[in-house]
Amino acid sequence: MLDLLLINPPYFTPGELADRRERFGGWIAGGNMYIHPFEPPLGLAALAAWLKGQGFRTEVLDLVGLGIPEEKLPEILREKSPARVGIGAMTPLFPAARRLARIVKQARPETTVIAGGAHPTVSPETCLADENIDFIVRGEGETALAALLAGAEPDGIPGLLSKSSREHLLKSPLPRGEPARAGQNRPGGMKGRVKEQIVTPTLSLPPQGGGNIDCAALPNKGGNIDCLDFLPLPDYDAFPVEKYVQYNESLRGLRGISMLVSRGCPYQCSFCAVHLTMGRKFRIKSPARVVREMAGLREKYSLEGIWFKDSILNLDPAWAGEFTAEIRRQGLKIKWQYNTRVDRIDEAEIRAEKAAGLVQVDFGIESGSPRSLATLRKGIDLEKIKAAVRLAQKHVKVSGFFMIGIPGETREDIEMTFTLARSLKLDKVCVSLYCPLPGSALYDDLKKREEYAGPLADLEKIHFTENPFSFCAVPAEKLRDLYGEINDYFSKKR
Ligand code: B12
Repeated sequence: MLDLLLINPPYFTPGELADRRERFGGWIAGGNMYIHPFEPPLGLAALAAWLKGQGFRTEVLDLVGLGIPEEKLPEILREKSPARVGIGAMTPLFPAARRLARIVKQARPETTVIAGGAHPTVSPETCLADENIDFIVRGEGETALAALLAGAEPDGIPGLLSKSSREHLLKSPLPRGEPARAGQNRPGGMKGRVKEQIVTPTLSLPPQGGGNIDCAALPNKGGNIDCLDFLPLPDYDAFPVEKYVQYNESLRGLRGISMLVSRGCPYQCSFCAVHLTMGRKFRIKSPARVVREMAGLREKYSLEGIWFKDSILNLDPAWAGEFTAEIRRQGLKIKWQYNTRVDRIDEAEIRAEKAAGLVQVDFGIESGSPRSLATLRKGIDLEKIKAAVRLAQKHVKVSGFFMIGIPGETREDIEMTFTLARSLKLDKVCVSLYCPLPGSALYDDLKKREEYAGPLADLEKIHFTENPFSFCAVPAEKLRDLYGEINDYFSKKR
């Protein structure tokens, strides 16, 4: 009998996913990573590794990677008989999470169902309203799940909310802009134990596996889990790793897999909500630890490349310098890529990174319209974008993320984005439709406008690739056409 089965819910059915891969092959090759979302569930794999390390029988059921239809779930539950099922969900995936929770309760009513990840974090009250969800976890899940599995009284577990907490939440909702913090005193806020429940504690245990970093010296130390070196490598065997490696190979021509080694973001971009799950404090595994993990993965899965999913891998220049030095010290031969901001690129650093195997940098460029860039409050401008892209292009491949349909945008703003994206001569371009994410500043602005009340109540329909609503001056249908036109332009024929 399993203590916990963690399920990765599907946004598309296996058939729909296969169809998308076929239909949008050119867009995928051109850089659109959301049109066919196929990335390993690193969050669930991180939880599985951690919980196994604590002695709990934990497995991941990656319905997406395995291509298993939801209808097969009762059979799998009979076979594995988990005492608890945990379901991870981003906002558009919540309908799927609810369907899975219902299947679990119908097949095995005695199973405890826990939901976690971005959506339960930002919208706890709606998740707890679901009759088939017993608990939700806000923020990082490691400590709350370990406490629950160890038999702690649920009402006393920080970060975990039960049905009884919902009434308190409805009376006194959580502030949207900031995650709850220990000891935070909110006038009229939740009282006593319930207030404590929304706080994920700081783990300040010694680093595991001979980590040789002084955690106190890390920048912006703190947040949910204090020292990431304490966490084990996510359990890559918990999902069908070879399928993801082969998908990577089809995209990039080399056997690669994703890693994510940091948590938290100190920036205040108005469209992003990651700070609610991960906090604003940036934490990252030590360079030596990351290089050891890369080497281990390379060896185990015969890899040629690592694709970092961290929002800003090189946020701390000292870390970045130490990281490339460590790759050279260990003689690790692997190609790698990372995401960063256009104002965090430095020529000496990128040279050193290239010498250590860096092959590609991905920038969050977002828009070619100064007005939209101001709306996004990212603190970047067209000059910085152009300079950073030019600089990086001297050394490695460069790809860019863009959005259209940003609140306030007109057709002209979108044209400016298209023009900029073309003029930068990027190797890959990922264009998305703007989606309001609960917990982001832009979402809060939109919420104040009556005309968006309907669409914002229907958030689960909103995806970066299909959005029935518009939040700007361009109607939804026109936005969809422009989205298609821009993606067609950057499409790379296979
Ligand atoms: C990699 C990534 C992806 C990958 C896939 C990720 C996957 N399969 O898990 C891809 C590229 C496919 C993707 C797609 C999307 N993504 Co995304 N993605 C990320 C990214 C960059 C990293 C996620 C990650 O691995 N983090 C590391 C792990 C350790 O953290 P974690 O997954 O959050 O898990 C921790 C906790 O959340 C919690 N937890 C997670 N699951 C569970 C389950 C249980 C039971 C419990 C108790 C706890 C728990 O515990 C974990 C460990 O502490 C984040 C931004 C970020 N830096 O976090 C955005 C992010 C998660 N994505 C986001 C969004 C919106 C999307 C899309 C929905 C966009 C869209 N509208 O089209 C799509 C749709 C996906 C789909 N299937 O169709 C938002 C989520 C916001 C929200 N309210 O939903 C984020 C936060 C980005 C942002 N800027 O706000 N994404």
